Amino acid sequence: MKSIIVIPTLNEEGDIGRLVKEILKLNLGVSVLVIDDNSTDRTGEIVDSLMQQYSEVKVIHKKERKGLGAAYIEGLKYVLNLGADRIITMDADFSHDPKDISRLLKESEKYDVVVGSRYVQGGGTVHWELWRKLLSWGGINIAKLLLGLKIKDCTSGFRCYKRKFLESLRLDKIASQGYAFQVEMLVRARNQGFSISETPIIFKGREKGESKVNFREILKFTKSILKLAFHSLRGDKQNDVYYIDELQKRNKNYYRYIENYDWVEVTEKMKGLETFFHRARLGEIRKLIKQFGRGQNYLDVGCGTGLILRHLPHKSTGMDINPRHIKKAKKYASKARIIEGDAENMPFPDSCFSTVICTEFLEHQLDSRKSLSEIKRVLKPNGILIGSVPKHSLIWNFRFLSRTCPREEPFHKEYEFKELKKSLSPYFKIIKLSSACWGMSFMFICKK
Ligand SMILES: Nc1nc2c(ncn2[C@@H]2O[C@H](COP(=O)(O)OP(=O)(O)O)[C@@H](O)[C@H]2O)c(=O)[nH]1
Ligand SMILES: [Mg+2]
Repeated sequence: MKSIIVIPTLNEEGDIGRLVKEILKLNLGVSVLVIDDNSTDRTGEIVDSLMQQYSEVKVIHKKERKGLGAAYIEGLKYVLNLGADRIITMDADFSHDPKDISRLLKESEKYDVVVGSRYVQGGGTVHWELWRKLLSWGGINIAKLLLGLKIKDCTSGFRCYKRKFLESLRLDKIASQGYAFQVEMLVRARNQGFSISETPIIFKGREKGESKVNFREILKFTKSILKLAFHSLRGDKQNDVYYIDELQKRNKNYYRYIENYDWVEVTEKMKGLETFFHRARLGEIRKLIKQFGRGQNYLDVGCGTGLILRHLPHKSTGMDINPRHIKKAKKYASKARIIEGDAENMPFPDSCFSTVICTEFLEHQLDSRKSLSEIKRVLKPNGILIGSVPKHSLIWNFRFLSRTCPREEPFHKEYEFKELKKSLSPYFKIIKLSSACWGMSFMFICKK
């Protein structure tokens, strides 16, 4: 296993030499990469001489100063190319104790991202001025509030990343160039379902040199966080990941192992704004089923906890990928046959259902083609598909106002009219496609 420590520097002549030597003295078998942003003091010379002295030390001299995030991105790409399996990042000013490195490495055996945390039990700060403490508190809480991050120290720069996480990112797409880089990395890790843990550290305020946190950096941080919050509201999570297959897998795993939502409960009890939406949607769909549903042999694909299934004819079948939903559906729709299964590969023979219901399902799929062709396969000739998806609408931007709606979904699409038509028409004849629920949904009726 190859571990590399990445240290960004900007005018750190007082500390960097001693820090690198202390790290190497620990004999952890790690290498060190320093990314210097064209420091105006002697940092550049010092790190060059370290590189000549120690084969484990590498240096990048950046010509143009673009900030901390940009330096990290260049450094992380570089160490991935060197074949690093574990990547530790830390500050150059001894705020992070090299003795903690081995603990971060150990912890990273279990987690994809390990954060050295000042704000979990056992962690803390020493020699830090009150204004820095307040600033740190403010920054962290703004980020947590706007982005729904649960990590207590989301701006900490002392971390260990596993290769597979960094590899899955499009590092060039990281928008935050300054200190918000740290926050953005955690948002991406969380969005993609990587595991994150915090381990306590004692952070020491710097003794030498000057902090690079200034008014400009604070503004830059705030701007970046607002931008991230805007993107996460819009659900722009699909841009995070490089490999579509990987995201597809994570997406499926999210619905199979993580999602825990009860549509029946949300619709029956007043849970907040989405109760209105779910009630309206259920009403619309029931009307359509009454009008267009055919035969007695219904299949509800992605039946969830059984919101619609329990209103279908008794012989109906419900299928979902999530075993927790299945359990609840068996209670709510006790007369139905309920099966755990994947819509991309359904456990049913050809042409066995007269009507398929597919509500709030297609939008969770990066590529709906496989599921649609499976639905077509299991439908009888002339069978009917009744479904709904979210419609692209400004109202969805206010999803964050709801306390209970799922937030961690890796992927969630809002459809445009043309897009939905284009998705459905290769498989079905579209009988009706219309906007419903205050313009938040499309409802569609199709025929095989
Ligand atoms: N390469 C590079 N390093 C930076 C930049 N800004 C800060 N750093 C480094 O990032 C680390 C954290 O910065 P520091 O000033 O100690 O922040 P503070 O501890 O929050 O006051 C230190 O190692 C800095 O030298 C930058 O623009 N480019
Ligand atoms: Mg510092």
